[in-house]
Parts: sequence; C-alpha cells; structure tokens
Amino acid sequence: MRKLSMLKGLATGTLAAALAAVQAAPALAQDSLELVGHPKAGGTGFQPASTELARDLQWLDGMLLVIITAICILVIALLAFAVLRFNSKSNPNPKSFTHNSPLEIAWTLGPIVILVVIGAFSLPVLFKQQEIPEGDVVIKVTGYQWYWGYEYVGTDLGYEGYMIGAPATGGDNRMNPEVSAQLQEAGYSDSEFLLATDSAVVVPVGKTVVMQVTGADVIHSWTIPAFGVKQDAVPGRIAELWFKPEREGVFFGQCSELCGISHAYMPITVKVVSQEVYDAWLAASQDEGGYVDVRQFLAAS
Ligand SMILES: [Cu+2]
Repeated sequence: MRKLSMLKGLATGTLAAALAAVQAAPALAQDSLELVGHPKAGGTGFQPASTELARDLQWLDGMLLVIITAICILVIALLAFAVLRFNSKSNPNPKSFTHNSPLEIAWTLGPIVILVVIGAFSLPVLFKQQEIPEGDVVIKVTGYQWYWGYEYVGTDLGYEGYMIGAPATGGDNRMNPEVSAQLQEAGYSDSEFLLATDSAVVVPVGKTVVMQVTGADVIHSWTIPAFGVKQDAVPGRIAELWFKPEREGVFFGQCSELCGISHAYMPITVKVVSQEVYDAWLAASQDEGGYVDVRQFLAAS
C-alpha cells in the first residue's frame, strides 16, 4: 500500500515536472543566452576565459605549472640520485666537508632568477586588474547577509539578487519541486540550483564594466571566475574591480568570503547581452523601478 502511494507520488511528481517543463518551454525558448561560466560535472579546469583578465590569469597559471613541474622533477631526481648514489652501501666512506661556495651561490641565485621571472610575468597581470579604467557601465554592489544589492550608478535603478530557493524567494536553501519550478521559470535547470539568482546583473558585451564593491554588515567577496575578478566587499570601504566581457552569456560566481551561516547561499549571476538588449532592459527596469527579466528583450532582438 505504502509502495503504491509512493509510486503514485512519483508518477504525479513526474507529471508535475513534465507540466512545468511544458509551461517553461516558451521561457526557455526566449532565453537565447548560453550558460558559459558555470561548473561542469567532472570538470577540473577553469571556466572559459571570457575577458582579457581571465585569459591572462589562466595563461599565467599554465606558465607557473610548467615551472613548478620542472622544479618538482629536478628535486625528485636529485633526491633519487642522492639516495641511490650516497647510501651507506654504495658510499661507505662519506666525505666530511661542510661548505661549497659555488654550489651555495648557485642555489641562492637560481631561485632568485626564477622568482624574478615569475614576478615579471605576474605583476603586469596584477596591475592590469588593479588599474581601474573609466567604466562604460558602473555598478555599485553591496554584500548583505545573505544576498547582493546592485545599484546602476548614474541611474535610479537598484535591486537585489537572491539565490533561487533562498528564504527570500520562498525556499529554505534546499531543492524541492517548487524551487525546481522557479528555476525553470527563470530559464534555468536543476543543475543551476545554488548558482542561479532571481535577478541577475545585466551588462553589455564588449563594454568596460566597473563594479564598486562594498559590504553592509560583514565582509563578503564578489567574484565571477570566468571574468578573472574577485574583490572583498568590506563594510565602510569601496573597492573597485573591472572587466570587459568578450562574449554574451550567463556567468555564475559565489560569495567568496565566509560571511555567516548562509554564506553558501548568496551566489552571483551575470548576464552579458548586446548593447541594444542592455539599453532596452535598462530603460524598462528604470520605468518599472526594479529588475525586469532581461529574457523578453533577448526574444525581441
Ligand atoms: Cu559569503
């Protein structure tokens, strides 16, 4: 009997899911934005670099990996050589000298040269991140326990971005059929649970975006890995980061500074759209006095 009701439950669950999918189909169809910056099952690499900054960082990472690998191989080879050549059997009468000036100079200069080379490549990348250009779009982002607030500087548009399934959106940070339906309605699937937010940051492609990052209560951190940016949101201070997205799409990040019990439930969604879609969306959102779903403008464009 119990089994039967369970089966019934499953069947109706599937039916509900199917119905939800059918209802969500037009929403999905109008959302022509590709999910770009999101984790993939079994993935081990970086998210696709979608700004010059991210490309630079990933290139630097690759270069460092080569240097680290070479050093590891050298050290392991030296260790193996020492173990085999100088063990008590093969070398019963060890030499008893304690200093070797040329060798000491070599192993001091070697690491210095390696560090200078690494620094010469990494500092320009760091400076590029830290020198904030003039922004075509400037957005102030404020971290709250536990969501993000966005204000488009120079306009009166401001709104908040909550994780779909967070208490503010009627959830309890857990997946359930209602949350699944909410995700579908917003154009996402269940795999974007814990990443998708109810209102996204919308920015135009190919334009310089400056984010002014601050915190309202405790320290949070705003990041989009595919853009190569991450900035602590410190209460009482404003820090800036910038990026220039090179492709349209949906990108995800998560708060990256432990900020309390729901730290894991304040993700970040950025939608990069064409300038026309952005302009239409910005105008409509200002008219509405809050976030308007950008997908309707994608469908129109
Ligand atoms: Cu946090």
